[in-house]
Amino acid sequence: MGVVNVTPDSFSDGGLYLDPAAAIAHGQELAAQGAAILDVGGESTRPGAAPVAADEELRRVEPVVAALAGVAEAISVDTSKATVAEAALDAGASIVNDVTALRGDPDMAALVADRGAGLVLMHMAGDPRTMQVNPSYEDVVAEVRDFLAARLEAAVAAGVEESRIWLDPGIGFGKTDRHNFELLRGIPELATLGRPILLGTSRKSFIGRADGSAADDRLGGTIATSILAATAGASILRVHDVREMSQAMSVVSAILAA
Ligand code: HH2
Repeated sequence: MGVVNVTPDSFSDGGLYLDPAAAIAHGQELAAQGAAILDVGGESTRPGAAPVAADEELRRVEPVVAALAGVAEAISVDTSKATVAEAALDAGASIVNDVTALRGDPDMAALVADRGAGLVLMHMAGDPRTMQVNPSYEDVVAEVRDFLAARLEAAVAAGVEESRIWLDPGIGFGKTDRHNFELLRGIPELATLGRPILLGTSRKSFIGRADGSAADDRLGGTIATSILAATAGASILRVHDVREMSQAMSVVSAILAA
């Protein structure tokens, strides 16, 4: 899954693709590099990010989704607002990536169910404004697994087909570095929920704190965490650097197939 951030303030590429033409060209490039899915977002969820009004988010995302539909196998829209998701689905997206796991907008579950869309349910403790203020868990893997099990059950109860749902532990969303490490090691336990696991470690700050790298220099750590996760059972890797990630996965796949 390649990241297309149509935002001025995303933590690693904010402002690079705010212009729709630049975002579209970037999405085309990521698809050519091997992204099966393009994840288009118009609101940063980095720690401390300010919320974006629905009409502004829609204005950013809709033309980019419309132009990229058909360029990759699928387009996902990274939003927790039902009006934005609906416009994106109308424009050709087929997956809703909701970092609030259907808790952000009471209309989201029915929309996804009615439209037969794919759905990513992600774990987040709190909201982006406050989530990094003293995150605490007794057993982060068990608590995230239980949360995802409950959100999966709620989504299915709301009419979303279980076969269309992917689960994501939400690396960096209300977690200390240690929590992130424990979740990365706990992927086999999350995979027992029986749904594909999506993982987003790309360029995140816990990598920089582990290896001393800046946000624009975290490719090594992104590949390390993603490969570790993939071999532990993660199925979808959400990354900014699709070319290098595809290369790494091709080599790993060749080894595992031997
Ligand atoms: N991470 C980010 C955004 N959306 N969605 C899922 N399902 N999983 C993630 O780990 C995830 C996500 C944050 O990364 P990015 O989009 O690059 O930054 P920003 O939120 O600042 O735009």
